[in-house]
Amino acid sequence: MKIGIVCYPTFGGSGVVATELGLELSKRGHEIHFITYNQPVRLELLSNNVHYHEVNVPEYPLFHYQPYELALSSKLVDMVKLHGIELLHVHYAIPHAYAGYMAKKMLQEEGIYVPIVTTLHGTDITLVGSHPFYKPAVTFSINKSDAVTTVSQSLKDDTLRLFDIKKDIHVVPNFIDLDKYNHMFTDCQRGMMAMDNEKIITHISNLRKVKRVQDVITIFYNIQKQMPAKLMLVGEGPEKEKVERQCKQLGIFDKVIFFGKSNEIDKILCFSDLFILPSETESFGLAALEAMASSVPVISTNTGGLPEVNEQGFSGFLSNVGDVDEMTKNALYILSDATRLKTFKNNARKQALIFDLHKIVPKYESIYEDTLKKC
Ligand code: GMT
Repeated sequence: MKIGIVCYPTFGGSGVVATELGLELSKRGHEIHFITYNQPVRLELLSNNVHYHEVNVPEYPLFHYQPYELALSSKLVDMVKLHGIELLHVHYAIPHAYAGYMAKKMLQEEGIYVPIVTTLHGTDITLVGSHPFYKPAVTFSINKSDAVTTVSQSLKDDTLRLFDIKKDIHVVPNFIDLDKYNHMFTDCQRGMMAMDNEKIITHISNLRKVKRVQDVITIFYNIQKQMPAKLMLVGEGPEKEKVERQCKQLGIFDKVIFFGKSNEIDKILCFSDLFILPSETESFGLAALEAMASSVPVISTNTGGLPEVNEQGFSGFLSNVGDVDEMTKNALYILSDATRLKTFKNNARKQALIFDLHKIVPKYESIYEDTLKKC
């Protein structure tokens, strides 16, 4: 199939999933066209089967807001016609599902039919999409999609609760390339980061309020009082300065390594002992899955789709949002005994096998085939 993929090209989970999906589909013989405003961060290699088309939005002083949806829908029309793209898979409803629908309508005028598959990722539903300013347009574009998927059952439930949806929603969980995170034969260069007796705790996110990064710091502060430890904080975002100040105030600044944005998540996870994800809400928690695939147990909240990813007492532990005491207790329980830590590490990897990309990507292929058959 010739498939157009529309996504955010940034470090966010939706862009990462869209990029990994496109790359895997290309390996399975499909021709993939990424259409977005920058080359997706995880898209390093373009090949015969993988193309990238940039959406340009020229600045014009009259516009207070530049009309990205307009530029995107025009680009979609042009690329569908130029490359014979058969189907558009848009990731993140806002504004991609809307732009996809406009492109589809413009193409129909010329007798070309291109179905739209929309994947909802989380904040497009729970935080942004349900805002009254966007809700009518988001409801419309979901209902007008030819197929709709969510990355967890929890996000499907949220979508049906928050919007008046008349379409079937397929749950297709996020997936992971297990080979990329198999560190069995890798030298993790742990010595560069910490002493042998120090435990390495990791948190990776866009450091937004929803991630509750201050809880990460509190939990780490409690852990390092009980055992030697270092914290790896990966990502950039609006909470960073607050978190830096918190580390200074607690006197643990020298025990926290701020990595900023990184394309080497697998290398960082390779030397990690424990991953902390205390989010307020999380439709899936791709970062937790990446940790588990690297054999890193997860201390998370029990919100949204996290219970579908992290298994209580097996791959880690789940607690109520904000319950930093329980999260500390569980972290210490895992870390304080070498045999127990090893068991949790093995279990984390086993749990990640459920989300093997070879099992999940065919689900998207069959949705594409069914959607094309219905046209
Ligand atoms: O987590 C974020 O804030 C980024 C956001 C995104 O849209 O990229 O992530 C969402 O989509 C990911 C991929 O499907 C999910 O793993 C994240 O759980 C989800 N984030 C939230 O629901 C807060």
